[in-house]
Amino acid sequence: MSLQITCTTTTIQNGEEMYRILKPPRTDVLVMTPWFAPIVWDGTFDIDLLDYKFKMRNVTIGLTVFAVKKYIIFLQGFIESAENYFMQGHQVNYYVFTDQPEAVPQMNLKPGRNLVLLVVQSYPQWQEISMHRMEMIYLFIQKRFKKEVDYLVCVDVDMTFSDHVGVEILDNLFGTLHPAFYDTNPIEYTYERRIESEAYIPFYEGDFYYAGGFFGGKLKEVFLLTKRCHEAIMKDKNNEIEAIWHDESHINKYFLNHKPTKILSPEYLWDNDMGNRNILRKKRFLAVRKNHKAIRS
Ligand code: UD2
Repeated sequence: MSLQITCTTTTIQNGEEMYRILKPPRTDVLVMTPWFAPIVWDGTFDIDLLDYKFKMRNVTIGLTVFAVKKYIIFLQGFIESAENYFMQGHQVNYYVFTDQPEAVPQMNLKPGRNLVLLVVQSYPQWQEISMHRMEMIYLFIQKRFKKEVDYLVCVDVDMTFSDHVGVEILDNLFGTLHPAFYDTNPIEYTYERRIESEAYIPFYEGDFYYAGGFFGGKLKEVFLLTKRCHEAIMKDKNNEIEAIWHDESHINKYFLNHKPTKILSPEYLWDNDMGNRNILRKKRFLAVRKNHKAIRS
């Protein structure tokens, strides 16, 4: 692969583009947190440069997804969309956790991409299924993933990739801004506010409200996050309390104390029921409309 990625330095030195450093690509949105973690928006990164950098390292990316009980119906559309948009040109392992492996359809994958079926138990309540993802992810990191992939990306299944999602998202530990709260006064964040829960965050604390459905990073960091969240969920269970938004509440607590090193903008998790926004130049990962009651029953 030839190295055609030197434009940043040359353009800064030549002609009128020399003032480029004084012209940030985005001024309409926050692109850096106060702890110097980039917030990824369209226009803030050069994908050719990043692809080159990650290809040089020959990275493999694991994508975990759970399709338990009726959520199996989302799997095919999810994987097909990932084949079109997720980590194009890189090595990808799809880790599909399901209680019904026989119901997973045959899918043709591009070269360098594998699908691994992992059987998990089901739980009566949808909230338990959602929360037990933490346990399964940390156990399988130890057992398998750490030998097979460099980064892990953990997402919901009732979603489809609808535009490029590539190596720009990768870092030690990343979270995603929840589409319902990125422009909300922090006082309105739906953190767990009961002090009895391990997920408790007092008013006037917390940076952002992160979505439960898209996080990841290097294996060690995802291991620490998922293990800690699982332990907190179990502690709550012993104390007969369940955090308001389940695993999402615990992720928010974790990110308060362990700041993500990169944050994905709502381009990476959007719901078309929320309409359009001028700041959203791309909608890369979209919620599939679902009848909550029917699908969870
Ligand atoms: C939000 C979060 C989700 C989780 C949840 C906790 C987003 C986009 N989603 O989604 O990650 O934190 O809140 O309240 O930020 N699942 C099954 N079978 C089931 C039930 C759930 O496989 O019967 C899995 C499936 O992968 C699903 C995920 O658990 O996508 C989360 O469940 P959900 O999508 O119904 O939760 P939701 O939409 O409230």
